[in-house]
Amino acid sequence: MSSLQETDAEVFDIIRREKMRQEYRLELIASENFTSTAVMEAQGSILTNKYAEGYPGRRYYGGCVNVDVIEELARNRTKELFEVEHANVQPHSGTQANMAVYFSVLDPGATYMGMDLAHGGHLSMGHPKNFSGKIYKVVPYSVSRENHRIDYDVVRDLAIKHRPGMIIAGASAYPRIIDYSIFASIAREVDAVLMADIAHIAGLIVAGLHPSPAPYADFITTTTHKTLRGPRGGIVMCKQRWASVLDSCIFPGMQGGPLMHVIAAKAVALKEASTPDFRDYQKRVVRNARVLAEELMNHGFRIVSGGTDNHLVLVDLTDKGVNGAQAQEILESAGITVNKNTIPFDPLPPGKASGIRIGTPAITTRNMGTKEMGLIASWISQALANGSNESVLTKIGNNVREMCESFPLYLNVQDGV
Ligand code: DSN
Repeated sequence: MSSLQETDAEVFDIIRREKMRQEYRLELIASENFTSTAVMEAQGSILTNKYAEGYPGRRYYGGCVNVDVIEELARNRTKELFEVEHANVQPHSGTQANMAVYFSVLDPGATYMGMDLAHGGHLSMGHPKNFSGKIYKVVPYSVSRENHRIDYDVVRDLAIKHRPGMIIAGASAYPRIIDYSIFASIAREVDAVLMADIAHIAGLIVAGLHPSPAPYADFITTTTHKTLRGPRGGIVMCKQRWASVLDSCIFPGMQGGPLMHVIAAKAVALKEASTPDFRDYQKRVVRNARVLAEELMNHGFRIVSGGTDNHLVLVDLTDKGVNGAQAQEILESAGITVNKNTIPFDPLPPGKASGIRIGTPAITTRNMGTKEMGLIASWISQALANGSNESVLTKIGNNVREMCESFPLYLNVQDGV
């Protein structure tokens, strides 16, 4: 019996149920992934016991001899992998990584530009209830009505008009390539700092499947748990001239003790991301997304921007008789997990939304390929056309389970882990 099971059978059982959910359902949330057991082992390690406020060699506690080495390793691996001058691996999340940059660059009340939330931006890029929209003035830029791609001329015009202190290039629901060189030339023109939020596409960048912002951006933020396939957390990278201001904005500016067990797991994930296997995995992620988009279009779905260049597909449901929230629920009943998502120029509020966002990172980790993408597209189509037909949804759920059984995930991992 595991010690967790012995100490707290209730929590043990919930984790076991979640393990079965992950094992036997199709995980299509574009921002999720399945980490390796090595990452989980580091994250679940005794490093959780150690306080280490400060940075390697400059801690406020004794006994940091080993965690100093871990953090240095994680920083160096980040610098090598992303070819950046400085890295801070302490942010607890992507939003805190972004906050650290805002605090480094902007005074309260200052103006920055970020992608409109309704067009693919993120909560931390100016939502009125988030710190990013409360403390600062946000000038959102949107995608073009014609092709749903960033209109760089509009970005330039807005930048010239509003003279922001910072411009953010990044998104959480944008299926196309982002051109950092154009963002950099706009930022230069108005003397703004350029920040790239690569949370969704970090793995693709490492694999050379999306251009890197490293030559252009003053700051780069990322999460470590999406395409990068590490533990849940954040990282900020920057040019050397920003290093000390960034570090002091994170500690003591906005965080206390770093999560050393998570930093160890980040180091492990970064090592994994430097391998040829990881590059091959990212190629399959992108190929699967492209095929899934094509197959969905063959089933009559309209895909925002007409396809995808990356790991995600944004499906427009406006002519399907269901909104995004309803589609999410129907698919959930059929064993398929997605999230409702606004589409550009959406007439519905985010709680309902007119679309769903679908990603291939997690299902590709369990080795599903183009054949499975065809089946998944047909199940999504059948489920949404039969949203109130329980027997159809149950049948699809059984098919999903059968497919998942052919691509085992964590069945060999001890329960409770
Ligand atoms: N919540 C994440 C996503 O789903 O894109 C972004 O942080």
